[in-house]
Amino acid sequence: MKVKKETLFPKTKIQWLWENMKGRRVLYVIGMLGTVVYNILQLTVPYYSGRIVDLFLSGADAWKNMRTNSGLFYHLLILMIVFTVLRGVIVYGDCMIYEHVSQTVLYRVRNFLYDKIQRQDMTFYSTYRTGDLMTRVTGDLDAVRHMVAWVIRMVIESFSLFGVVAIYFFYMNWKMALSLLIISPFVFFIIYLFKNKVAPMHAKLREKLAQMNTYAQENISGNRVVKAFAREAYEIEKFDRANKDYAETNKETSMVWLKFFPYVESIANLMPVVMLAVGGVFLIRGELTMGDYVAFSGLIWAIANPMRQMGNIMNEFQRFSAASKKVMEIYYSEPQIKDALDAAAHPNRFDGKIEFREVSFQYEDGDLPVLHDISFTVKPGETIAIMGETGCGKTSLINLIPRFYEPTKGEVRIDDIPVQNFRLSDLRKQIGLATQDVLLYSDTIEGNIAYGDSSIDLEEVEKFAKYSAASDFISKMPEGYDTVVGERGAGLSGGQKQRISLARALAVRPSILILDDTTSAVDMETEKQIQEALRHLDFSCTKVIIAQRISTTMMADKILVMQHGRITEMGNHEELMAKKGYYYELVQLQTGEDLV
Ligand code: DGT
Ligand code: MG
Repeated sequence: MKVKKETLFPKTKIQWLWENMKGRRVLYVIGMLGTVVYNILQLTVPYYSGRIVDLFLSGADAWKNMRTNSGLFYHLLILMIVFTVLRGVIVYGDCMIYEHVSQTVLYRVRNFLYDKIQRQDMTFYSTYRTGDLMTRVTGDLDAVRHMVAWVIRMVIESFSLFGVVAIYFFYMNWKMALSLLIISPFVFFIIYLFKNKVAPMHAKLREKLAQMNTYAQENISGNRVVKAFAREAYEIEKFDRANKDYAETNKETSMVWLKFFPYVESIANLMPVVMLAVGGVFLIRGELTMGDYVAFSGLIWAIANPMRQMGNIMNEFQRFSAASKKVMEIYYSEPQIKDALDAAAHPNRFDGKIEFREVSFQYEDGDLPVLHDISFTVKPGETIAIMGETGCGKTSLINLIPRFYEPTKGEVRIDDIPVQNFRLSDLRKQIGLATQDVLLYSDTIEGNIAYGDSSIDLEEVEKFAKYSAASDFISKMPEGYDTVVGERGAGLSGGQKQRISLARALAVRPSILILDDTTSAVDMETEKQIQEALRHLDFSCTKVIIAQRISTTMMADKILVMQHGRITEMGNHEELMAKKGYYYELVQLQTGEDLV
């Protein structure tokens, strides 16, 4: 696999988040304002308690004030309670807003990503591993949600609390305020150093998580192989290593903060000391009232806590940054193979003419071309058989017809129109494909056969099963067409799966039917039956059949013999027999085998 290029996104991470808040932006701004408001309200308790202390408890006229103006005392007390309750209500509503908006963003982006992934081309799927993709739409995306729900709120909370209290401090006594705040820039400097250290750790952490999930996913879906080779212990150890690796990286990341934490904590802890020392002197000199002193010390946490919180916030910010990069990579990914802007609609059936014009092809991640100068034509309704040793490029060739890949040179045409000129959906709807490795869904047999066209009824499903010689074994199953097959078709034999996949390809009544070694696992007799049925379908279609057995190729209108990505022989059975080349030898070999 080649190293992926560093992707440049059209938007910054925050712009991207904002874009995905569409429809909830006003609400989110209200939420942010709410955070500022309830942090301002934090001031009310110390403010009122400061006034109560000055007027009714410690001032020179305290006793007199209490007797003559007890109304004001209760008034201040009630205001204090009212603001406290109001603050509680705002905090509650605010949390709801953040949660609501974050869930909306999560839902929207996840759907968008799923949609994106669905529309990707084959190259994408060979670049990204399933476990990695799963991590991006779950764990990584959740870190993005956390940013909306918590990190941004904490940033606003810390800054507004710090800002409001700083202003209030200056308003009360600028000298006192300055002595307390003069040390805060050091905290920002420490946080800056911390950010540079922790950012790469988070990128590493996301990779480790993806790695661990990939192991788990591959192992679970490939459990049959694991069991067959009795490699459970090996697999457990492999996962354990990945898990440990992830845990260790997590620990390392947390340790980074521990290196910086003592400095920030010391600065934060210095505040009450400064308060005592400087405040005490000011109090003695009469530059500070006792009420102001109470207000100052009652709010000192509001300066110290945001400082402490900064490390946490920066840590979360870097987590978001690393995770969102992974999410955005999929979000902004574009399939290379997509509808041409001027692709005309072609909703009707194809006549079925297929033409390859000097087609060469190389996989993007491959080192050498796998197809060289392939040229041939199949007339509508004809059957073409493709043969050749394993790895010679048969599957690669047929993959160019539904445009799973684009030729590096030359052109593939259907009904004299280059395949790029069709809309992908029009093109692929007209092609019935039974792939080499059969993948069935965990659904009923009926559901699997009708996958490409869910409008067909059971009667038709049965007809297609008959074409593909599958009806016999299906009807023998206890629940017939309602039998649910397991994931990837578990519970069926290789030949049974192949026949259901053939029925599925036929059920869309394609104009072009492509079978990639679809009858390799069925016995000779059944294969003959299938070939016979394919000749008498109740709709016209051009057939491209990759097969190794002479019994199949003999009946074809044209046979392509391929070697190392080139067509070495082309013609019908008689022509190729007369040529006495590779095909002739193969016939000798297979008929010889039959006789034994
Ligand atoms: P088969 O199915 O074993 O009879 O073999 P073919 O003839 O279907 O071979 P094919 O077309 O799958 O592979 C031709 C060559 O291309 C072979 O050297 C393997 C390579 N190849 C196949 N798929 C990929 C792919 O996704 N990426 C890269 N880089 N190479 C691939
Ligand atoms: Mg193949």
